[in-house]
Amino acid sequence: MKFKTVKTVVGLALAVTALAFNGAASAQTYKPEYKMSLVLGPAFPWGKGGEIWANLVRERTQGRINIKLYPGVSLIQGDQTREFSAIRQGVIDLAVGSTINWSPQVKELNLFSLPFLMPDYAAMDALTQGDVGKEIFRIVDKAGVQPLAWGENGYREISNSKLAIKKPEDLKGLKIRVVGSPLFLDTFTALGANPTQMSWADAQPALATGAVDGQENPMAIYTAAKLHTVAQKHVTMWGYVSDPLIFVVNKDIWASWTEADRAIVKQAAVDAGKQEIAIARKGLAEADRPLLKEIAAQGVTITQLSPQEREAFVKATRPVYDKWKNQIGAGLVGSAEKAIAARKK
Ligand code: X2X
Repeated sequence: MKFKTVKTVVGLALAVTALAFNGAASAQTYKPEYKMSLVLGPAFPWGKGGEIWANLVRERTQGRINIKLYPGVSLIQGDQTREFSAIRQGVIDLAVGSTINWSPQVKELNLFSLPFLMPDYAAMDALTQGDVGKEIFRIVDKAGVQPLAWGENGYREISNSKLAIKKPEDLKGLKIRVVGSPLFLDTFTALGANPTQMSWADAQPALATGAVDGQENPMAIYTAAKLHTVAQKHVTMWGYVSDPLIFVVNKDIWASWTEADRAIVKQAAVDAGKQEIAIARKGLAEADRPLLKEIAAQGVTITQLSPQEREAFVKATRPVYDKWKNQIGAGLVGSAEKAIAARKK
């Protein structure tokens, strides 16, 4: 009888020690704060998506995972094309990043920058929500970063300070700021423009001083960044490229979390991604595109292309498409073309 009690007490003590030890171990592996990199802050759909993700994670983990936002890619001094390497290396713990900025490190991500590959939102969804999206996630994973969910920056429309662009010849000699990804240099060179690579941080002063004439970005960015105030008075809706965003985590950080917390972070990314896509499309996905009316009301000329006019741009950039199809991988691009052809409109 007495012996049995002692055994129970010893057993209990062991259990308590084990519990305390486990608690200490997890407290050690979790950081008090995790750093999330973003090009744009919560005034833009992109940054809003990051904020929603961080808030959902904080709530659903009862504060175990606490994420701070670093917009302006400030963890890498604004050098957005270095972001993917910085996530892999652990300078950045989490990110919501554009496929354009990561394409110098992961060549397959150039897929979405192929000129005139995706004619509409349904085409974009057919890729990101289908097998092509899964394949891209496998590639990102293999490149050393944990992908979790898709978001969207959006269809990139061209703006400039000089004239209403209706045909490729109108771009002749125009100095256009592009992101530091070689495919964009090829596309704008093929159109007869004078492309110049610079970060988003440098683009805005360059537009303001007239060092460059134009740029291309989604209309949600055009509005939030007030590009009409930096002489961007002409917009052409050509929808030549759309960049998705990918919600990711550094692999060591990912491995340091419990399985339950990983599931929470992933589900939160999926939920935030869905909300972010809806925000990014607001005013543009509706038939009458109310966002364009708002922009036009600020004295901006918005040019819509007829199917024939658009076709001239498609034709002019076709050699670039063919060249990059091979560089990206003809198999992957072929699957994307098939998925788009079979999309539900
Ligand atoms: O630099 C850009 O144009 C931006 C903000 O759209 C990206 O980061 C891809």
